[in-house]
Amino acid sequence: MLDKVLIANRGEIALRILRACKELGIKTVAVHSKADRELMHVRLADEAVCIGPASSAQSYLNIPSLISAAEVTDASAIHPGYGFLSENADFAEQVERSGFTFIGPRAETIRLMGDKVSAIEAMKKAGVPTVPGSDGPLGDDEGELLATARRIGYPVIIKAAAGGGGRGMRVVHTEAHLISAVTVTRTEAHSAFGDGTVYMEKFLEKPRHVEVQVLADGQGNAIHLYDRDCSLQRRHQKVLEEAPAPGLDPDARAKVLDACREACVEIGYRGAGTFEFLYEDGEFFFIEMNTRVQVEHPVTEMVTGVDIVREQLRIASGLPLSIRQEDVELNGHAFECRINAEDPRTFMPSPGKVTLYHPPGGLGVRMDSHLYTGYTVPPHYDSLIGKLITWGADRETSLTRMRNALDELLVEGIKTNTDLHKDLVRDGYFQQGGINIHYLEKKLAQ
Ligand code: MV4
Repeated sequence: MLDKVLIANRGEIALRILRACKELGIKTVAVHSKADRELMHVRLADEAVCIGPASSAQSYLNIPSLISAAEVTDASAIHPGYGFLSENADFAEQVERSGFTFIGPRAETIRLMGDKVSAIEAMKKAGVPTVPGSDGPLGDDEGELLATARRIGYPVIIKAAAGGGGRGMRVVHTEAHLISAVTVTRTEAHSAFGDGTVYMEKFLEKPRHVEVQVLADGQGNAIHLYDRDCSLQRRHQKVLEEAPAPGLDPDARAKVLDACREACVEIGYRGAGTFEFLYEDGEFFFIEMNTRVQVEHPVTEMVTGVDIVREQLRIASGLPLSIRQEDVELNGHAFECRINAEDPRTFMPSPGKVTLYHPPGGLGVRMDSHLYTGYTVPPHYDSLIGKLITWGADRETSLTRMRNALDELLVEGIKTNTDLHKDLVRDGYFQQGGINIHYLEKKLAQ
């Protein structure tokens, strides 16, 4: 087992990783910016190192600073969490070259998935269903572009290969707008990502966002941990997630879960990963793969009993997966509400001092948060202050627990989106299950 892990992140996920390390008897190093001295996991870690000023660019994104911190503390491995450097192939490479273990996939795999064109190509080859599209990067020939779009059928979407998560995309409804859309998306992609490569897909109008959690040990063993529905989002920020995804076509689902597991074996995947799909009219279409632990991983943990961060640490230690696919049993239903420090009307971040924090409790209630009464939420980072997760034997029980847990949650001194969640868990369409990716923004517009 790894001896000492440096946690290259902050907030609730840093605390989540610290807890998993402590359970496994792994020593911990917290790294923090000057604005983050008071973080809960910094107090709990065996050692703490200040890695730079408040700005992320000079601290949590500062590769030399992180590697120096690993050197001075004699850490054996670095866990990147999510966001920050978690999907930066150069970081993974430099960590490994400096003699540390990167807790995640090989740099080569991160690079493959970071380029959406190569990710889609790899998945298609491995038998994962993809969106009908250009099957590769778009060229400059206008006649060819028009022919490709005509073959796919309008509407189409132009996406940046280096984009993802909603950045660098443009929908085209008619032939008259195609060429300019390709040109503009290419130019934007070039300036935003330094890579003007773009590709084309059929634009799906009312899909759901369904994703599949996988774990692979890089020794030929891979499992899936079923699916999550993350359709409830605003401006590409997920708000409320659940596992399993409700009401999927059973045959299509069984096939896609198996295809994800197989694909992991085929590409020699290592670590935790997520296959993102659009799901429409009973069909799955792969769009992207995330090569990190995700914010919403707890809902999967609640319905499978598998500790995903623990598995990441075991895999990085060179151990094989601790469970076989046959041993993974889906049990009950889980929801996760992302609690943000934000203005409920404007959605602007609302940092400040927490004058009272009272987390909910009871059977089937889990609060993953670094908050405590007296903690000051700094203005420099994202506004996630906690994740409220509930489990129940069925969807209705889990949702009832969420309603009650939200009523118990007290966060005073700062503004939060708790009232939005209280509204969502009482929304008739949400209660039915299966709303599409546009539902929340349409609801908020009313
Ligand atoms: C799409 C799509 C419709 N058709 N691709 C947005 C985020 C990025 N991961 C991919 N995205 C989309 N790709 C095709 N071919 C619609 C979206 C999309 C979306 C996807 C998932 C969750 C929320 C979304 C909100 C708007 C658009």
